Amino acid sequence: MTSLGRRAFITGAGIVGASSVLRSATARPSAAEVSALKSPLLFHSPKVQPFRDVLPVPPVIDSTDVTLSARTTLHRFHRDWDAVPSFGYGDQTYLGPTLVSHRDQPWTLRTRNELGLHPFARDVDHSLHDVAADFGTRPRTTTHLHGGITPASQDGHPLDFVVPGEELVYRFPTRQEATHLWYHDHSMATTRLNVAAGLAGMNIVRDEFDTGRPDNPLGLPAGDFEVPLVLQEKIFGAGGRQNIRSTWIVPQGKWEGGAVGDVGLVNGVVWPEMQVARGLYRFRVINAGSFSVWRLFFSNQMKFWVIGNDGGLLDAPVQTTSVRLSPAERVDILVDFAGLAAGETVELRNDEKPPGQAAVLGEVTMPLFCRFRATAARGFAGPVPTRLRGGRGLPEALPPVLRPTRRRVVSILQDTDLRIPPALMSLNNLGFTTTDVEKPVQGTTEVWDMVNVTPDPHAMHVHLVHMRILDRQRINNAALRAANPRPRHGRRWTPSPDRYLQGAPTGPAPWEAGLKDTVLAHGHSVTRVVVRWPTAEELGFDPDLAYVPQGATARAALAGHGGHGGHDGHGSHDGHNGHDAPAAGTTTAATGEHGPGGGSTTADGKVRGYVWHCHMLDHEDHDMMLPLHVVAP
Ligand SMILES: [Cu+2]
Repeated sequence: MTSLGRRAFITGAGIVGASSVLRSATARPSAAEVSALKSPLLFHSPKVQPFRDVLPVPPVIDSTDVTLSARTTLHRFHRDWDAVPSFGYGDQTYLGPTLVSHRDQPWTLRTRNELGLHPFARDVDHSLHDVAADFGTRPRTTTHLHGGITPASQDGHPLDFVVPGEELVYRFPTRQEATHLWYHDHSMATTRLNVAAGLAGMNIVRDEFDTGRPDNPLGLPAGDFEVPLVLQEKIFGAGGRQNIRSTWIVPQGKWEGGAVGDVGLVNGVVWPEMQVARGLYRFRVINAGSFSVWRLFFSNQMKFWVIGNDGGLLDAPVQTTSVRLSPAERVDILVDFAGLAAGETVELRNDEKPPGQAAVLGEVTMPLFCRFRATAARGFAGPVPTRLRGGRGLPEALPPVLRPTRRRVVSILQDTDLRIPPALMSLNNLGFTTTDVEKPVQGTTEVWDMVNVTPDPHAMHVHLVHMRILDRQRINNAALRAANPRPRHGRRWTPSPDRYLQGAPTGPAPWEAGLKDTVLAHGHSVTRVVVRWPTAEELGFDPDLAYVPQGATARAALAGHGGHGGHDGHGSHDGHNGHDAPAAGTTTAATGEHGPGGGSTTADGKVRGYVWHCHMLDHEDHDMMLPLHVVAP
């Protein structure tokens, strides 16, 4: 057992004290200050100068037939560093092009797996879900269009993967409003490695209102004045090599629990600078990070406007000086640089404090993403619109939040002991191969009480649907847990939070209104979301139709010939098998109804349904992800 009550060890080493020093130093952080103060428990990027690179804008592909190979390549993250091994889509050396699609115009995405040696080959944890022994040299991948309203067979399910030499062909109906989605790898128990290596890109959905043209009826900035900002943070190794480890305490090749960063990246480049005209810009922002939540703001504290989020536009722009964004959440913002003098700069910054466990290791806030420098040019001079929906020539106003007819309590938890490697995380106390699956009925409206009994935030993503945030409320976590002892992993544990609520519920932030596919669930709180489960008729497809995976290796795995069959799926850390062992017969496989992969698989070798999970990529891999079946009435 390697846990040894590490809290005492960590405290004894003085790290908690060090981290508080760091925290006060970051009250007004500069990149230089942050790289000067280093926790001895964490890895640290080589010292690097910010603003040396121009902020790159990915190429745009507007087509109904897109072929993007996923490739092993070389990418330079900073001009003073070498080009280092990475993954990219298409011709990109890291991340992928911006794909443009159009409402009600189906389009096809062919992802060919041309991946070679994985940049994180030595970081693959083969104990998670029996990740293939050759994953490091023959990486599996699947492509999920995040936020897309997509048939299950085209959704990039973790079990619908392709090996090198194989191709996935997905067709997306695009029966949804203008917004920005993103496409990224969703491979089983290795998503964190593939996305961090570079397999992610933006998808902008256009419609008759948000056309992307200068004459768009919404009056929004377009062309050069509309810019994607794919935000990430990383800790780099020597020479700017990609690294996914945060701390040497967890041995390489073992799941770590949360890859933090000490430098910020925008569109795949460290701390870049963008020259901006003195006018209004529209930035399409994604938190494409692995783990961290950010509170984004500008260094001059200037106001900006949130005009949309995950699923589309808000009714009206929301003026603010900051937004909080958890992994996979998006905001669509307008920023006015007209008040800057030529040559004046402003930085896009973050001051979100690290969550508890990361702070214990000495993690500090990653303070900076990029800088904007005003030129003498006048830019887009139109006004910020007063309304975005619900007026003449505008999309319909957001519908009111429906009254739910059923409540579903779900739980977000982690074993409480502090140990190395960290303890398994789960939803409902179940593993991914459970057959105890959420089965909401098409055409019904539910409220989900997401009860987060961990002290840390999680980013809850439900595939296929949009959620509306009702509210969040604190819980007396100790009392809830004392009154509801948790059974062993593998038995459902979803206690009602009702008797443990504290204080008044808080509604969503104004910019969280609207259609959400990913929702920040605060620690020791219940987050309530309302979901209407669409019918097959509304969708134009049956969301519960089981399908045969496209790849031969994936098909063989489901037929029980290797790969992802018949295992409990949550890893075997030395000395922890007993602790993590599933309750007999509850999470493993093949009953008459299910295949070797549990509730996501059928006895006749098909994949069924969608997934819901935490979008902190490390959490999703181990094992905060469950199947979801949206069943016929
Ligand atoms: Cu999480």
